[in-house]
Amino acid sequence: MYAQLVETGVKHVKALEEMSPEERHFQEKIDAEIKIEAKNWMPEAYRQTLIRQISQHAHSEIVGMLPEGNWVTRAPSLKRKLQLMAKIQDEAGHGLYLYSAMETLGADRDDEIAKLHSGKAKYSSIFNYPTLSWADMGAVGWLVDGAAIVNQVVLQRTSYGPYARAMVRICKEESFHQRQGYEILLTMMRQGTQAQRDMVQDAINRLWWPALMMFGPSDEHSPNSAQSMAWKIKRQTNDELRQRFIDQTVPQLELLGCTAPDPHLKWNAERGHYDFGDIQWDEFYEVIKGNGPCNQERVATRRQAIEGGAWVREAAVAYARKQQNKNAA
Ligand code: BYC
Repeated sequence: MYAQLVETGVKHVKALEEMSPEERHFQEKIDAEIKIEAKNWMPEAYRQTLIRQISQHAHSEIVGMLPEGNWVTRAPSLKRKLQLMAKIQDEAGHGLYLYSAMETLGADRDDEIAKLHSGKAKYSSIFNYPTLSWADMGAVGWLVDGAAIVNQVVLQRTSYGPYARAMVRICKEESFHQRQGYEILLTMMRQGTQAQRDMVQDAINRLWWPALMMFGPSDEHSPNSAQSMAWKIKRQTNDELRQRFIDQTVPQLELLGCTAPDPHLKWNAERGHYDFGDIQWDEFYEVIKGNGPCNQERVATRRQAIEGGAWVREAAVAYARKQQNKNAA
């Protein structure tokens, strides 16, 4: 598959005969499915690709808490509030595992977070859309965590050991999130009023296309895929994962009794997959450039949280120092 991508003019991937002996040995390990660990030799570009991807992934988990945090005070019952708070805490945990995995590559957490706050580092486009009703909490769990799982299940087999291991736990928690989101929507559709059913359809109409964009640009426009597939950082391409997500999500959509905002969505028996309409890539690129509906608000909230919490970190460091001195005395 990645050979096909190379032909379409994306980033050049070295053939074995172009590689130095170290690079060749490295590629042979990758091809033999031997995990790369933090202390192993690795090409600098492999390290940088992982730092880029893992830091963006960690930022996505942390920024991903914000659209949901918006609904904690307005959850419709105590049970829903507790579930939502537990989910948000899980996302914080995912961010922390991922920052730790990133640090094993020699990256500095504060530096990478500073890049997020200055608008230099990306995070998932999906979190730049607003969450307007309680049904959005269901739709985020079902569609956004659902898309995240499809992408992350394959990352459990990524070639870098610390990233692969972080993914195992993250996937378990994400599948729980997906089911709780779907259950919110099912309850609204089966036991709710017409107004609540309308809210569910409206949430799906707004989040359907942004969820499909989470998988990134189509393969022929994905500059990083070819090299990441060759290094087995990515195990399946953006388009393959997007198709898998659609195929598994449409039956769930039908069970809900809802529709997708895509007149071209149709089962294709010959391909054994659903066909779907064109994604608005202009919108995607605008959002990842920082011009989505909520980009500025999201980054400002994160910056404020770090600045507002500085005194807590300073106090913790001062306390640790005091304890150290006491123990030394
Ligand atoms: N949003 O060459 P490509 C979650 C960027 S779920 C923003 O295909 P790559 C959560 C891409 O970074 C979400 N930017 O790149 C769920 C690249 O830009 P740079 C997090 C995007 O890396 C529920 C450029 O476009 N999941 O956290 O090979 C609740 C070209 O793309 C997006 C992950 O991060 C996007 N959607 O493939 C709470 C999974 N798509 O860096 C939280 C790990 C592409 O060259 N990441 N870009 O300037 C991946 O699997 C891959 O990085 C991607 C992109 C498939 C996302």
